[in-house]
Amino acid sequence: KSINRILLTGAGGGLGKVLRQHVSAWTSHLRLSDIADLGEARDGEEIVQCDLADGAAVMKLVEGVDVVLHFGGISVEDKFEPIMQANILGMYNLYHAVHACGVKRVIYASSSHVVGYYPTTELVDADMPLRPDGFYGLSKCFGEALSRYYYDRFGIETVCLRIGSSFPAPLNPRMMVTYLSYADLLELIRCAVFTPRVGHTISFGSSDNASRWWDNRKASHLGYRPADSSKQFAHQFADNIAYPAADDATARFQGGPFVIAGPQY
Ligand code: 15L
Repeated sequence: KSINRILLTGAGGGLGKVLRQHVSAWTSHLRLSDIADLGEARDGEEIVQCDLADGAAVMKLVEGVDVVLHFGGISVEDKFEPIMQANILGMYNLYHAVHACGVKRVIYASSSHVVGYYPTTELVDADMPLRPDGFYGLSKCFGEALSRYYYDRFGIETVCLRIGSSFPAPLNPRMMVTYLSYADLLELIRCAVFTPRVGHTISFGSSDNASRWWDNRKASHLGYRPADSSKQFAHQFADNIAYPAADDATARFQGGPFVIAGPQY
């Protein structure tokens, strides 16, 4: 267990629950936080219920931590106000605390929705201009830029993971392209945590799927090699894909349903 203390935020979320099972193998003290109740602490765990929008609480949460896996916040499109609290103010509170407490590295759950308005015909890499597909994607753009600033100014390292669709299996044809298996997600995070120098790195997160929208060569120093592929699920979609209408935005843009989502319009 080479890292003394890891903090996992959003430990009650979809991916947080998966990480909780595995990250304890890397650290002697796993601190878990969520706005929701996380139940009983297991061996080697410490539980802190915390609202990321509460700066004083976040400062306490981060104290004594070596590495943060930041998976907390809102993970889908929503009204601006809650996204602002959890994802924008929450991100500021986290890095303010990370700096004050001397944390060395953050692994940030960004999202492919920072580039969701690229057409599905384009191959996107980490240096191309951001094209968010909603307030959620915009909040992830803020997180990527904020972490860049904290690296440039204070040398705090961050790996921003532009996670595709990390579920047990793809749920629709789009996710055949964006699918990231849980095993590959864990391997990507392991690479992000243990690569000796990462500076500020942006990595896309997908498995070794047959179709791809993302060129991840700018993150090759992480050494991430996906072992899984959405290919094994191809039979679930092959027969029932309706040909998308030419004006179907959810088929034209990488963000899929996110480009028309949102209670705000
Ligand atoms: C995301 O960023 C969401 O957090 C997740 O729930 C999925 O919807 C995913 O993107 C996706 O694009 O499939």
